Amino acid sequence: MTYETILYEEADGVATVTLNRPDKLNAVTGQMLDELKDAVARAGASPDVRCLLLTGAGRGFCAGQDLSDRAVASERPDLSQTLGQGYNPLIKAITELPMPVVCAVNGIAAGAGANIALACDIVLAKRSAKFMQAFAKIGLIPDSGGTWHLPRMLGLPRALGLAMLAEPISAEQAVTWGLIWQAVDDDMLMIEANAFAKKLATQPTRGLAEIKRAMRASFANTLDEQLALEAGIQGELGRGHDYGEGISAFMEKREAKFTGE
Ligand code: T3D
Repeated sequence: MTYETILYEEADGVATVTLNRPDKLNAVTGQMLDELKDAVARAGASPDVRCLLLTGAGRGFCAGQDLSDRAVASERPDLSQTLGQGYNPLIKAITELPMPVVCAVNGIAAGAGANIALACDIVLAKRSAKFMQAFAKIGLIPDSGGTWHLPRMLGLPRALGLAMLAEPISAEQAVTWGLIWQAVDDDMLMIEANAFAKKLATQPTRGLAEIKRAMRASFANTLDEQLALEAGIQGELGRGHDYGEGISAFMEKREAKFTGE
């Protein structure tokens, strides 16, 4: 697929996907959703990629759904369909991608834009960036996983406050509340995010993918179920290359060379 609303680049084991409608704060169109889903699948299928880095061009990360596509009442689609066919598969693709997904939030992340970021595994943001559950301002609920991620990350009081007030919070506040990993000085965002992504791309990818799967599965599991899941995964990983390499590297007091297997 040729991309017109995003950029896609592979280098050093990292696929970098950049939302690229800067004049509209990278607001999401149907075309952008199709391109994003294709890009995530492409990264997942590439033998050279062991980490995905998502960011935005210009002063915003993503302002959510492009509302100009919803301006004409008679042309408004059934939103359950736009979610079911567009946003939901994208959120699933990110959360189930068997490699770490780093998100570099370079500016405002609003509506579905915020929740696409929150679906990623490690989120860094410019100190000047803001996160906004904008949905209530247009009579909607947080979608794209917002009502799933927010209460789990924040607890109900803050999740409800963010969703109902629909006011932006700063990147620092997002860190303090446990919504994201780190806020960094604006001019350091891409330096830090690239360093994170490149480092993660040299780590035991299969193990990292299983960390992500097990952590997410835990929300629906009892302790017994989770212990059994951990034992099963560990059994598999214990037969893999990277476990053996990690042990050898430790014994030989050298850096491990993980293949991702
Ligand atoms: O519809 C479905 O399929 C259901 C799914 C819904 C998912 C959702 O995401 S719903 C939530 C949609 N998003 C919003 O409600 C946020 C709307 N945007 C804003 O509230 C503000 O733009 C921001 C708080 C994000 C940023 O404000 P500010 O003052 O920094 O920038 P601005 O001047 O408002 O925006 C700059 C430009 O981007 C401007 O264009 P212009 O006038 O210079 O040509 C603005 O219209 C455009 N823009 C910003 N957000 C959107 C947008 N254009 C279309 N859609 C947007 N969401």
